[in-house]
Amino acid sequence: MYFSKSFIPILKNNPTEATIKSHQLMLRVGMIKQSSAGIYSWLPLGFKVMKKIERIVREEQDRIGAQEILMPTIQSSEIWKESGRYEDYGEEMLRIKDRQGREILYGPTNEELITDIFRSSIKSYKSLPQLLYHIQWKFRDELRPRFGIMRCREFYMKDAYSFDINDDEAIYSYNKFFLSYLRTFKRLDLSAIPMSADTGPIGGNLSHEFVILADTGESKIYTDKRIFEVQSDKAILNKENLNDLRNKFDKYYAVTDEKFNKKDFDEKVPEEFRLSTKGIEVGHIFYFGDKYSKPMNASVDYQGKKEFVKMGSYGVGVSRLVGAIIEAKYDNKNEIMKWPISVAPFDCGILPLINKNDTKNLDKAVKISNLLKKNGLDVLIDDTEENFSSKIKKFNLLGIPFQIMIGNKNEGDIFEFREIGIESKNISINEIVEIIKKKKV
Ligand code: 5CA
Repeated sequence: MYFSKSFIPILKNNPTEATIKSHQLMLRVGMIKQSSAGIYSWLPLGFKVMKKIERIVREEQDRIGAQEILMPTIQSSEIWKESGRYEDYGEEMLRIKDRQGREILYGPTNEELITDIFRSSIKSYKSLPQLLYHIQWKFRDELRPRFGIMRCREFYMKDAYSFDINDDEAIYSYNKFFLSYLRTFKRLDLSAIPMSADTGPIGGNLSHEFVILADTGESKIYTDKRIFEVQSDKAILNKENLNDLRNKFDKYYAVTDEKFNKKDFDEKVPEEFRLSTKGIEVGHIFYFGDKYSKPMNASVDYQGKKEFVKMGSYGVGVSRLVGAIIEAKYDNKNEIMKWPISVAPFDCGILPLINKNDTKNLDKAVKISNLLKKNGLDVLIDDTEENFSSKIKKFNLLGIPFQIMIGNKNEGDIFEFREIGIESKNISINEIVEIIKKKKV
């Protein structure tokens, strides 16, 4: 892709309407464009990153045996009346009337709809567990949408739902999602801590928020620093093993604001390990038993009896993650963004110095680009006539993890190569390909 032909509308300066760095950067490099309060269009650069995040989220759902479906954005009010949440949900729900005067709504979450889908098809306990998920736009009429796509009204969420025969099996399902979240955030190069959390309008009594530390986060958190050392690499999908994994995390005090109790904090956490700071909630999981299955009559036959299924729900803010990664990775002082290569909009930038009417460096850039493409890498060539320093400044903002410079003094197949934010070195193009490919796996 040539920069001159790309749709990457970069602004000269930071937009003044944005107060946090992810919002500033996303507007500055043209990842998103606001269409109205809390509602955004996703432009190519932002959309590419979000799609890559979505792919990782999907792979990690599939890996624990969850099955993907797609539910609509628009729901009927009937099912919400059945669960009793239609009135409770309040003004955050966007309520609409269709031409027949029927009450419909833009889904803020899908517990009711999935319960309705489940009850109409699954009749026997032998079909359990069922783990179903979808990735879809949600709408919540937030009172104060802010921080760009971090707290907006329309956002992209992965939401999953589990159905089991009893509490024990349901906790097993809960723990599978717990593990899949740890794996997902790790692949995004984020250190997300599972914290005991409040259940709010979703309900239930067991819940974890996955939070990444950031000064600009909206959640106040209190934790024992030792939780950062807990390893999850060796976990496997067996009941005992997952129980142990959960216990290893739950052993440490780690809570969000609503669950905070100063006495507990002081008693349970030795002073040197106490950390109270701010974070961004990127995922949230809930166990709520028969909160929806009972009023909505979702049951299965079990030993001659009708049993209401035990349910949990599991959310990841796919669009919010784009901003969260920026908050975690952007170096404000040096104005350098570095996308983890797993989600970077391009793998490598090629920056040829272009003098009027002399296409020598651009020709070299195209050749290198072809070689990188053959190796499965995604490349952006800066074919503008800007000087090196403004090209580098621009690419530092774009956050593409690798840069190849092509100047007038270039000899043979040796090029100036840089991993963003690190000193450059002169190495052969073959070495460059190897370095990038190695990082990509
Ligand atoms: N049904 C449950 C789990 S599937 C649920 O809706 N949970 S939630 O309310 O916690 O939302 C899940 C995730 O969506 C959150 O962890 C957060 O990352 C993201 N999210 C929630 N509200 C917003 C918002 N206004 N803007 C951007 N992302 C949001």
